[in-house]
Amino acid sequence: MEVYKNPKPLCFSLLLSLSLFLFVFASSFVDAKILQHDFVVQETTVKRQCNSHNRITVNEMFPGPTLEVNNGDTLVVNVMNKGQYNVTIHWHGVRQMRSGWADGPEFVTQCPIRPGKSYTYRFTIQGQEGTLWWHAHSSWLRATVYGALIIHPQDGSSYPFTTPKREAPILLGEWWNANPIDVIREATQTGGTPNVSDAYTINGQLGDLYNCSSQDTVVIPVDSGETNLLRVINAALNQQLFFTVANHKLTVVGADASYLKPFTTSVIMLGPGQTTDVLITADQTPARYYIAARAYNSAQGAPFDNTTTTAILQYKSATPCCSTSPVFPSLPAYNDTNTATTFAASFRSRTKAEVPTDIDDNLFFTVGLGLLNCPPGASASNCQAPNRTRFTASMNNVSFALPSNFSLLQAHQQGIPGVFTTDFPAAPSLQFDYTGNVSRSLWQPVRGTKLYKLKYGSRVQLVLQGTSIFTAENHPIHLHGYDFYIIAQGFGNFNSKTDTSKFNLVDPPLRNTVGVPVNGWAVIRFVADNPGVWLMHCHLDVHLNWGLAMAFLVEDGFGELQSLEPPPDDLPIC
Ligand SMILES: *[C@@H]1O[C@H](CO)[C@@H](O)[C@H](O)[C@H]1NC(C)=O
Ligand SMILES: *[C@@H]1O[C@H](CO)[C@@H](O)[C@H](O)[C@H]1NC(C)=O
Ligand SMILES: *[C@@H]1O[C@H](CO)[C@@H](O)[C@H](O)[C@H]1NC(C)=O
Ligand SMILES: *[C@@H]1O[C@H](CO)[C@@H](O)[C@H](O)[C@H]1NC(C)=O
Ligand SMILES: *[C@@H]1O[C@H](CO)[C@@H](O)[C@H](O)[C@H]1NC(C)=O
Ligand SMILES: *[C@@H]1O[C@H](CO)[C@@H](O)[C@H](O)[C@H]1NC(C)=O
Ligand SMILES: *[C@@H]1O[C@H](CO)[C@@H](O)[C@H](O)[C@H]1NC(C)=O
Ligand SMILES: *[C@@H]1O[C@H](CO)[C@@H](O)[C@H](O)[C@H]1NC(C)=O
Ligand SMILES: *[C@@H]1O[C@H](CO)[C@@H](O)[C@H](O)[C@H]1NC(C)=O
Ligand SMILES: [Cu+2]
Repeated sequence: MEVYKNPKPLCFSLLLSLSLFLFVFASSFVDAKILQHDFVVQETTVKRQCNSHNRITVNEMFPGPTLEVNNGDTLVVNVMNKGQYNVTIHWHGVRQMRSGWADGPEFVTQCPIRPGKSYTYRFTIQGQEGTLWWHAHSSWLRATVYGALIIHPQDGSSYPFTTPKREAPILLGEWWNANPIDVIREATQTGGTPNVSDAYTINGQLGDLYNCSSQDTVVIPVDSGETNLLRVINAALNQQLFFTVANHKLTVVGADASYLKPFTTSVIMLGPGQTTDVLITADQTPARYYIAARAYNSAQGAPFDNTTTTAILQYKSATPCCSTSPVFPSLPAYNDTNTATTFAASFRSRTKAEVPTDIDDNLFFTVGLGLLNCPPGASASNCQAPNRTRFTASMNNVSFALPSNFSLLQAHQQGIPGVFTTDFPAAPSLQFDYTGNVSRSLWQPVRGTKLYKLKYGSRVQLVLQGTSIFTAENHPIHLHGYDFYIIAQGFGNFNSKTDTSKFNLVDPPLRNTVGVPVNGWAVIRFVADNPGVWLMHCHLDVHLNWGLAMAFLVEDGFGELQSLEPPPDDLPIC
C-alpha cells in the first residue's frame, strides 16, 4: 500500500500563494518569445565513405539546424517539402499541450506533407528544460532529417548545476551507403530484416575509423580545467548505443529535458529517441581523446552494425597538437547488458517527483516481435523471414496498422467512423510465460488500428512487458505528448505481488522514452492531462514498421484549457 501524505493545509496554502506570487512576478518580467524558422526539406549531395550520396535534408544541412529556445517560448516552423517523398516533422519529447496537430507522426496527428506542399508547426515549450530533438516521422527519412532542440531555462534562471563554460550538441546517427528509403522498401517487400547500417555518426560525421572519413572527424576544442556540457542525442534508427570519452568522467545531469540528481559514470547508454546531458571536466593531461559510440545490441544472434564512430576532444594547449593519435577509450562489449542496466538504475529525478499514487487505469502491455505465416498467394521472395514467414511486431498481440485516408486525430476530432476502434486491450487476452519458451502457436499477432481511450486527468500505470517471441531484446518505448515516470524495471515476468516493492514513488526519473530491459519489464506512470491522439511505439524504426505501436486517445476535459485546440487551416489532409 502506498500512502500519499498531503502537506498540512496551512503549508499548502502558503505554498500556493507563494507560487502564484512567483508566477505573476515571473510572468511580468520574462518575455516569452515567438521564434520563426523555415525548414526546406530537399535533396542534397552528402559525401561519405568515399562517395557522393543524394539524401533528403533540412536546409541542405546534415544534421539539420539546431533550434535553441528558452522554456516558455513558442516555435513556429514552416516546413516546405521540396523533396520527392512525403514528409512530416516530429518534435521529439515536446509535450504539445493541446497542440497535438503539431506533433507530427504521419497518419496519427496529420497526413503527410506531400512533395511541393508545406505545413506550419506551432507549439509552445511549457515547463521543459534540457535537450530534445526533432526528426522526420515518415518512412525512414529520419536517417538524415533530424536536428537538436535545445531548451534553455527562462531568461533570468540558470541551470541547477555548475554553469558550463561551453555547450555542444552530440547527435549520434546511423548511416547507410544505400538510400535508407530503398533499404526499408526492400525489407517491406521481402518480409526480412532491413540491411544493417554501414556506420554510426557523431554530428553527421563517421570519424577516423571509417574509410575516407578522418579528414572530417568532428573536433571539440577545450581548455584545461573547464567544465563543459555535452547534450548527447541518440538519433540512430535501429540501435541502442554506448557512448564514452577516453579517460574522462561524465556527470549526468539531465535526460529527455528533465533534470536528474547528478551521478558520475564513464559510459552512458542511450536508446534511439533518448537524450542525456553530461558535464565533462577537462582535467586530464592536455592531449587528444576520442569520443566514441558503438552498439549495445541485446538481441542474441541478430545482425547489427558492429562499427565504432568517433569524434575528438582536443585540449587547445596540447603541443604539438597532432603528432600522436588520440587516446582510445574502452567501450563495453556490444552485449554488456549489466552496464546498460546499472546505468539505467542510477537515474533519479532532481526534485521530489509528482508521481500519481491512486491509479485509474491499470494497464499491462506486452511488447515484442513475431512472425507472420506467408500470406496465401505470396511468393517465397516476399516471405524471407525464418521458415518462409514475414517479420512482425505487436503490443498485446495487436500489430499496429496506420490508416491511410484520415489521420487518427482528424478522425477523432471530426467523428469520422471506420478509421480506428477503441478496443485496444488493457491487458493481454492470454497470459503466458512472456519471457520463457513461448509456444510457436502464439507468435502470430493480429493487425489492427486499435486505440486505448483515457478520460482527461486519468492516472495511468502501465507495465511494459517484453516477450521472448522470436528473440528477446531491449525495446526503447516512446510515448508522444507526455513525459512519464519510470518507477521500476526488472528482468523476467513482472510480478504484481512482489515487484511493487521495487517501485520508486519518491524520485523516479521523468522521461519520454524507456528502454524496456531485454526479457524484462518496466513500469511507468503518468497523468492523462493532454487531450489528443498520442502514439506510443518502439523507437527502433524497423520495429515501428513491423507494428510495435499503439495509440492513446485522451478525451477532452470539461475545464478551461482542457480541450484540444482546433486544427490549423493548413493542416495537410490525405
Ligand atoms: C542489402 O544487402 C544485400 C546484400 O548485401 C544487397 O544485395 C542489397 O542490394 C542491399 N539492399 C539495399 C537496398 O541496399
Ligand atoms: C574500406 O575500404 C576497404 C578497401 O577499399 C574495403 O575493403 C572496406 O570494405 C571499406 N570499408 C567500408 C566500411 O566501406
Ligand atoms: C565486433 O567487433 C569487434 C572488434 O571491433 C570484435 O572483437 C567482435 O568480435 C565483433 N562482434 C561481433 C558480434 O561481430
Ligand atoms: C557476449 O558475447 C560473447 C561473444 O561475442 C559471449 O562470449 C558472451 O558470453 C556474451 N555475453 C553475454 C552476457 O551474453
Ligand atoms: C524453422 O524450422 C526449423 C525446422 O523445423 C526449426 O528447427 C526452427 O526452430 C524454425 N525456426 C523458427 C524461427 O521458427
Ligand atoms: C478509411 O479507410 C478505412 C480502411 O481502408 C475504411 O474502412 C473506411 O471506410 C475509410 N473511411 C472513409 C470515410 O472513407
Ligand atoms: C520449447 O518448447 C517446445 C514445445 O513447445 C519444445 O519443443 C522445445 O524443445 C522447447 N525449447 C526449449 C529450449 O526448452
Ligand atoms: C494472437 O492472436 C492470434 C489470432 O487470434 C492467435 O493465434 C495468437 O495465439 C495470439 N497470440 C497471443 C500471444 O496472444
Ligand atoms: C503520400 O501521402 C498520401 C496521403 O496524404 C498518400 O495517399 C500517398 O500514398 C503517400 N505516398 C507515399 C509514397 O507514401
Ligand atoms: Cu523495439
